[in-house]
Amino acid sequence: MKIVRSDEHRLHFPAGELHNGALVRPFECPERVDYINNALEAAGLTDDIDAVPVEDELLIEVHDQGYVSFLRSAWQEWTALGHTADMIPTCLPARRMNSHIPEHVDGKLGYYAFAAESAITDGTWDAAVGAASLARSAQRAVSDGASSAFALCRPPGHHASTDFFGGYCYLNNAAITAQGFRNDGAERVAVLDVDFHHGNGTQDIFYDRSDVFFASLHGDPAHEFPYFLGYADETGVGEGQGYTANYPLLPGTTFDVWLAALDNALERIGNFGPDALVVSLGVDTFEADPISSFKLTSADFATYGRRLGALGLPTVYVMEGGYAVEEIGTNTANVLTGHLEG
Ligand code: SP5
Ligand code: ZN
Repeated sequence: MKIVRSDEHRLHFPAGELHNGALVRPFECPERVDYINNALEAAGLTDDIDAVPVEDELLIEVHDQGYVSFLRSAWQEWTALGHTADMIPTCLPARRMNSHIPEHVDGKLGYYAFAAESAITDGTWDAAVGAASLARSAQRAVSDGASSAFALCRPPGHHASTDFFGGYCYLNNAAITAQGFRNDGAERVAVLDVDFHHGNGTQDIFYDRSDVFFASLHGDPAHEFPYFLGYADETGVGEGQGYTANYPLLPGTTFDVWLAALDNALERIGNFGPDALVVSLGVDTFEADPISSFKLTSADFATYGRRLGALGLPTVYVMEGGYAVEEIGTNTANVLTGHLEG
């Protein structure tokens, strides 16, 4: 399995995250990558390849051009006003309030956000492009013949949609991977999202398309972030009708129930007949995750990794969430070694 990683992620580390009404140290922190690197080393997953920069053309195939321009220049516009603290949106468009894009940077910040826990900092753009580049590079390696690759992306991506950030995500690394596969010749691509949270951004980006099948297992949005997408009755629209599959699961879900949902999703993916698979790999389904509520053990990650590997599809794993930092490495490496055994 090819591994793609870099240190650029360190450029992004907001001073605080709004959590239960308080500004706390962000759960999505740089040490996450350190723990994963250590576990990859211990598991012998060290077949690294170099990253190449993601092309602007691909970024604006997946994202709105105005959104990308905003992210690129946001910090400069903000600091030009004399601000020194991180950018946290405080005025977001609710129902019927998004007919105009404001000119003031504070207005644009709210317009292009869907959640307020995620700040934009000095290094956010460079780190987000760095993560997207890892994803694109992993995809290229697999399109060029490698059987599997892991992109150690940080910040994560699956909550970022065409034109908004949030949920710690700015550019949608998994969507960039899927679109990259399409551009490099795959006719059909499946995205399987096993992060604890619904991949609202990825779903939204491909919702009206039949060339990318999206399946997600996640905490029921009636009870869990991102609350407003990921319900079972969301199945796609227009051409995309039938190409989205959601498996909302109750807080407290244990591995037997989770695995039954996975098997159903894998059957749907098998029927779709993809040329390539993208896995949005969040390990926040772990029993000790501080912000999530599923009950998977470290051994369970290896078990489901084997199921994924047994599909025999060209596969790119894209890192998403996982906040029990001391176990994040073991859990991630367990999925990847499981895949290779499967
Ligand atoms: C990539 C990813 O995993 N993003 C997750 C973003 C979650 N942000 C808000 C979480 C709100 C959680 N509230 C938990 C209450 C504690 N049970
Ligand atoms: Zn998550």
